[in-house]
Amino acid sequence: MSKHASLQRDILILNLEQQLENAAKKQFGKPLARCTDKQIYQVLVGVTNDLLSVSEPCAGEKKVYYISMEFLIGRLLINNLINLGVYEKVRAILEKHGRDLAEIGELDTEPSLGNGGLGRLASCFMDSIATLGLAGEGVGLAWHFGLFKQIFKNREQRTAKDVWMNADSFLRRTDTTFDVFFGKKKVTARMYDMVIAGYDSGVCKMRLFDLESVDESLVKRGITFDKTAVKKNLTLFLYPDDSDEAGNLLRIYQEYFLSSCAAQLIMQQMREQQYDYHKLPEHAQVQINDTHPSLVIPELIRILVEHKAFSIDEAIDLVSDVCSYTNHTILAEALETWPMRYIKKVVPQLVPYIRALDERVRIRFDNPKVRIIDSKQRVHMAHMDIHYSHSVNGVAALHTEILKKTELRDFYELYPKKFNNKTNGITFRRWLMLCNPELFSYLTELLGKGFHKNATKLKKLLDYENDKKVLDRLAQIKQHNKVKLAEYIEEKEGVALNPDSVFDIQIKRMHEYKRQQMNALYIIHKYLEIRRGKTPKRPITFIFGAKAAPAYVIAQDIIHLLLVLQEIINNDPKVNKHMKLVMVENYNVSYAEKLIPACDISEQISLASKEASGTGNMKFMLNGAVTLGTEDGANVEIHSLVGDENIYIFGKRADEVIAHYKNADYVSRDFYRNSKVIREAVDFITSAKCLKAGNKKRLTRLRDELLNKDWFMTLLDLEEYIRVKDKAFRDYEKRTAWKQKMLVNIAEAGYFSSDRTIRDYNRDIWRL
Ligand code: 26Q
Repeated sequence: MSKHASLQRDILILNLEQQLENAAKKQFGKPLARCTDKQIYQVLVGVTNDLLSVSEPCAGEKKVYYISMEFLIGRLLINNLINLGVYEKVRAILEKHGRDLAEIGELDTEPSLGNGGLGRLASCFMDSIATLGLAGEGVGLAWHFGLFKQIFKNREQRTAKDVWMNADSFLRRTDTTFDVFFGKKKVTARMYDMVIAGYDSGVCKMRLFDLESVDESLVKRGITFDKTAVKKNLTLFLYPDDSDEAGNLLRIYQEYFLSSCAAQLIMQQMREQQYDYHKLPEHAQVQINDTHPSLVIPELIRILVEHKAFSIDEAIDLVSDVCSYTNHTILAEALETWPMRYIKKVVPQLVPYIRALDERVRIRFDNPKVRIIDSKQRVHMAHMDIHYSHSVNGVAALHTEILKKTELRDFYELYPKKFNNKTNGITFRRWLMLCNPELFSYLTELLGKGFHKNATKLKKLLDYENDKKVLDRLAQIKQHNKVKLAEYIEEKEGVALNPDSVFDIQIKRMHEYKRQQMNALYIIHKYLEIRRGKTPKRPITFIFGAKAAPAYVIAQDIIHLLLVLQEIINNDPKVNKHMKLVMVENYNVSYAEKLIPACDISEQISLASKEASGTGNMKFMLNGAVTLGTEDGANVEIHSLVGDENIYIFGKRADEVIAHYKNADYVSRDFYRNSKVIREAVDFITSAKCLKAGNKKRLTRLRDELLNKDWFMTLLDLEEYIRVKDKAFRDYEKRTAWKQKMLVNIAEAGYFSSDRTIRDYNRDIWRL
């Protein structure tokens, strides 16, 4: 930030109380003391916006553009106040008037701009880019109704539009517009800015593009709308149902719209700075967040050739030095390949460029598996990214190794130097300071402020491993957070929880590979044990939160099973003293901020090799939960940091799982036949009890799936999962040892700061 800007900011902060009073007077014609909470909220948004506007993002000769379909940004007001360094001051001012800043923060609506890990990662990166003072911008779309809002009815997931854009949102309309052409069809894109405050200093801008001609009234019942009315619908919903051709075409429209806006933004900034286009890579670095924005590659090439008179070979070389690609998944169904026919229909102007890129690959390499356009005329987005980027990265050590050895092996052999790992990270501002202020201030009291900017200094906590006072205080903070969560859940979900029980939490998108169904089978097992009189030492609370893609039937079925189990267990007087289950509605970032600090056992139980990294695992660890997990994604790195004593690992390893797929020798029914425990749990899904509370079609389909397919090998790991989970519950009773596990997890979490991740991206890829 410039000296001038920072001085302006300091002056504003110095007179903060006066600023707030003036704003209240101006907006509502009365002093702060007489404003309602909602009015105070609006005053705070205004003053925060003023503070943000005097801060200019870091200018630099070279800038990174982080292009992403999603930014799962979370509520902004409190986060901005913390990062701007005025939280305490504002809290004290409001306290004088008998108001609670935390309560006012609850009035903030969460922007609905993302769906899961990839989007949340992008937002943590914005925070770190701002904090580290790097020149960078996020580029995305301004989704009107975001993903969807989840509602439970008749123990099933229903979907509604998530209306979040209101007058108080931090979106700022700009005067920048771009024309985007789909063949001859023209639409106009308008840029909106969302300014993200870094901790203690800089800011980072997100550029969110919207369709000028968008028409919200197109949405009829729930989240249904005319998918062919592209001029009206393009920025309505993130990931609309793509089970038909219109849905697929709409995805490509959205992807090109994003890519074209990003390319035009980069070219506009090059022009404004009067930079030489031949030096594009010295001024612009593009990080492609999974394949969704991949069309930016042919689009940039097209612009250089058609508007800047470059030869195609020159343009290709330049763009390859600009772009880098991050892979977030090895699931085949998530790897985007589009029929050439669709691309031709949506963006015919890119077809010759994609063909030119493919031709060069064909000339250089014989291997048909590395082609961009395959024999069935399908375009492989990831292949285009790998050939025409200067860096390809995975998001955790194991994931990157799997990419190199299996999924992308042919490419690794061609370009060994391009491949690199960047283990994911999380911002400690949101995932410690904001969500767990008690723990944050205790750690500060104990360790000093060093870890605020250098997370690895959390390691100093290890000095207190045998200090009873410290261990007790950590446990006390956990207990406090559990009480708070129980109150919140009682109010929101109408389920009363016992804060003295163990809190076991699994929160993430609903997906078979993440194996919420395995957790459900454990819960059934426990339920049956308790019914038979085998009660646990301490009651257990199982908490879930997850949205399922509307077209993903089995994921809906798993949600249904969990809601049915919730009904049965919580209403069974013989059982509910010993265990409870709650699936919270509409799990989102704001909910995560309440759940994570209250967790004892963090469920990270994906089938090994399938979870690229996971980032929830890191958030739980930082907040003193102990991981129960497979050797998958970043769990592997957590394991090696905390050691065997401080994590619960189970299940087949990635290489064994990969061998099962290769040999096609996993037969779930054999596991069912050979184990009474498994049989009993699986059969309960369609027992009279479940059928009474649930939908026969869904429950039967789910049980059949487990018996006849079980693609993600739930039954393979179930028995070991039960054994290890039971051990974790027993160990929880050795209270001192458990508190030590909490302490070690917190102490070792520093490595997972997204500041570290961003420094690594910058050092190895962007070189800003
Ligand atoms: C693909 C084709 C068509 C429609 C949608 C998609 C699609 C949409 C979203 C494919 C993938 C996603 C999202 C992926 C995602 O969130 N991946 C997660 O990324 C995190 C950050 O790296 C990792 O920690 C998680 O392990 C990974 O699952």
